[in-house]
Amino acid sequence: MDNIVLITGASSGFGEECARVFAKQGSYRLILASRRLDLLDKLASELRPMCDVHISELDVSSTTSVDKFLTDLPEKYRDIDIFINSAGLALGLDPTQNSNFEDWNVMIQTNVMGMLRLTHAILPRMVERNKGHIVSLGSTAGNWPYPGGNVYGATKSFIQSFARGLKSDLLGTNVRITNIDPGLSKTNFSLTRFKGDAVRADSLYENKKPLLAEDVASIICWVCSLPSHVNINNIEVMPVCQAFAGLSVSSS
Ligand code: 8X3
Repeated sequence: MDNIVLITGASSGFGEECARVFAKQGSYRLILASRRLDLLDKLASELRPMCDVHISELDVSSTTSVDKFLTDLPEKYRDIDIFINSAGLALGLDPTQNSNFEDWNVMIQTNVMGMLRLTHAILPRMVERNKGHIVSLGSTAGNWPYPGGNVYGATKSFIQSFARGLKSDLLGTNVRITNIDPGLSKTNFSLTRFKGDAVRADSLYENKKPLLAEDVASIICWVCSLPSHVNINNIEVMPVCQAFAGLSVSSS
């Protein structure tokens, strides 16, 4: 029986490319979920020649939406084997003292509470079946603070820390947990962060060779394809053109 993979945030970025990479393996059934049903519909038409695909509207920042998504899951997609938590976003790059509080709320509701809502719903059945794998998307921003990263970085630190907590709790079961921390990646991440300002978003990638969504998706697919006794705890991945910033000192 093909493994069932749930991908949230599947209409763009890492989630969309994960859908493509997993579909190509020919041994998975996919549940693709995101707020954009029209984009999922298009993606599903592309992938259905390769594998079974169920699509569903899902806003991970809403408990009502998560509940409806789970209730509406068709019988043959209920035993989720792999959960890839790709839904997440950054909003704004202003210093904390100038930040928009509602942006913080959206990031926390999506990045933190979204992961928790779905994990709380899905994990008990994985443990019951003694089979499963949760892949969370952290970020280098959770490891290496940068100006304006404040709440976004903190949500990603939460994800990393929660993944390690899960690993502790899952000892004695065959359920796996992996956190992936990508660095600079060319997706619609910056366009969302800068609220549609394409010039500002594109300037981040100018004359650089960032990671592509497919680079990260291949890593996720590899992690999930390892023998069932192997658990990759964490992977931090950057493009060659990226490194750590030094400590900063102000003259004032
Ligand atoms: C994305 C990495 O450095 O753009 O999570 O925040 S960064």
